[in-house]
Parts: sequence; C-alpha cells; structure tokens
Amino acid sequence: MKRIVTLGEPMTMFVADEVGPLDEIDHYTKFVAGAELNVAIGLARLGNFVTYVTRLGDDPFGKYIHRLLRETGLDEAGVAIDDTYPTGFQLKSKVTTGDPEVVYFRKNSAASHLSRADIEHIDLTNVHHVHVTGIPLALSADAREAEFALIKKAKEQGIRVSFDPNLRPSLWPDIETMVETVNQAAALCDIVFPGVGEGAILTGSSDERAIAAFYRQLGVSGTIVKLGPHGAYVDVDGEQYVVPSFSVDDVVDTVGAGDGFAVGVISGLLDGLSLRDAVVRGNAIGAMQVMVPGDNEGLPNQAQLSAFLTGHRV
Ligand code: KDG
Repeated sequence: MKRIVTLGEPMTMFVADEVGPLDEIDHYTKFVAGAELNVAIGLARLGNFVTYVTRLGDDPFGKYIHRLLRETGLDEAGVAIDDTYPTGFQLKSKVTTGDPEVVYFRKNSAASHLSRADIEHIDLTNVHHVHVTGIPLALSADAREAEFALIKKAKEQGIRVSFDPNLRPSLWPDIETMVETVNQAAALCDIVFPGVGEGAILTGSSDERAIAAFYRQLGVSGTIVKLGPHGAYVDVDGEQYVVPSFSVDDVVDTVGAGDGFAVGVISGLLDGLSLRDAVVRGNAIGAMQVMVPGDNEGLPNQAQLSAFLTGHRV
C-alpha cells in the first residue's frame, strides 16, 4: 500500500437541484468538496493510504466531513478540530453547458487557520508522494506557510511532490500576487499539472509547449498541461507528447475533473505504470468525474476504473 500526504480545505457543498442562478434555487443536495480532499478520496478508493492534513470546525459541517473522512478510510493523523472557527461551505449551480457558478462561504474558516504547526507533527517516514495545490496558498498567510513547510519537508526527505495550480482568483487580493505565489510554489515541486487556461494566466502563453518550457526553466522536471477534451500535453525529463482524452457523451459538471486527473497520474506512477499509461489513467478518471454532479463521487475504485478502461476508447 502506497502512502500519500496532502493538505487542504474541505467544505460542505450544496449543489443546486434545478438549473438557474443561485439566488433563485429552492433546493440543493449536500456533498463534500475540496480539491485536495477529492484527490485524497480518489487515491484512497484505489487502495492507497492517504494522510489528509486539515482543520475542521466543531460544527455540523465539520462533523459531516469528519464522518466522510473516516468512512473513506483516510488517515486522521492530520485532522485537527478547531473550536474557534467554522467549517467553510460553498454553493454550486446546475448547468446544462459550461462551468457552473460557485460561491464560497469560507473566509476565516477553520482550514484557513492551518499553520506550520499542523505540519510539524506530520511524519513523512515511508511516504511515497506529497500532493499540494494553489488553493491553501490563497487562504491565509499561515496556511500558505503550512503548504511551503510541507513542500520543504517532503523535498528534504527526497519525496516526490506534485502541484496543481488550482487557481481561485476570488480568493486572492489580486492576480499578480496569485501568479507570483503560485509559481513560487510550483518551482519547488517535481510535477506541475496546470490546465491550459491556468497556464496562460501563470505564464503569459496559452501554448502548451511554452507553458511547459516556462516551468522547465524554473527547474520543474515534469509539466503535464491539461487540455480538456484534447487530452494532456506531457513534458517530462526531455520527452514531449500528447495523450488523447476519452470522449464523454454526458458531461454533467466539469468541476473535479482536474482532481480526477491528478488521482490517475499519481496512483499510476505509484503503481509502477509508465508515465504515458499513468496519464491515460488520469484522463480516464477525469472523464469519469465529469459525469456526476458532485466533485468526487465519480472517482472510481479499481473495479470501476478497469471497467471504464475496458469499455472506452480514446
Ligand atoms: O477542484 C474541485 C474544487 O474546485 C472543489 O471541490 C472545491 O476546493 C474547492 C475550491 O476551492 O474550489
């Protein structure tokens, strides 16, 4: 069993039951959200042991998320219960095309009070992989410090670190600070997974080759640019190629696809697949995730993944 550590903010998420602007919706269905939590859930479903570092409020949302973490089999060593600050939540609209509207209620949440102290007691002995994203960098100065501390600790112990920019401009004071901070973190990691749109904001070019070259110059050994329906552009250790995506007829909601992609690539590499096959798995899990309304129920176990790969062609 492979061991992975990630850190982030989980939220209760209410997804609109009807199509329309959020202020007009009467009924919502409850889910959990959080980019790094989605990755943690996906990796655990595929049989890995995942330590998820976070802070939950001592409230019904926190209890709901905590129960889900336990049911999923995530390691609780990194979960702190905070009796001062609340658990964040978000609303997500239902759409028939395009990306849904997302509104956060997470300012001053328990997870935004993550700090370096939450990392100090995390034991990285026998950990095979650490995954981080740009979201905690935006939550607060303390949460940002926590993420940099985790990256540094992992690198000092020779552990591979992947980074998904996960740009959330609404959480940052301005775009310049976002770009500078996210690129600072990316430069410390081994594999970076930007979406092509994120790459354009972060590097100034929407060409996947230029995006990868930008991170190569920063010293990142592997960049995999997510191209949505066009697959993924891989630039790792001097090799460059495109891995095509799986076609999906019934896209319900695109949110969470990037997390599914990360689950596939990370788990594939940990299972000893070639990089190309790991990216195929990433594309498969990304495709499975867009067919559901929540951000993580599409993430498969081994049997579901095998069935998808048997039944779908690129
Ligand atoms: O990647 C999916 C996430 O967007 C979602 O689950 C919620 O973490 C979240 C965020 O900050 O948007």
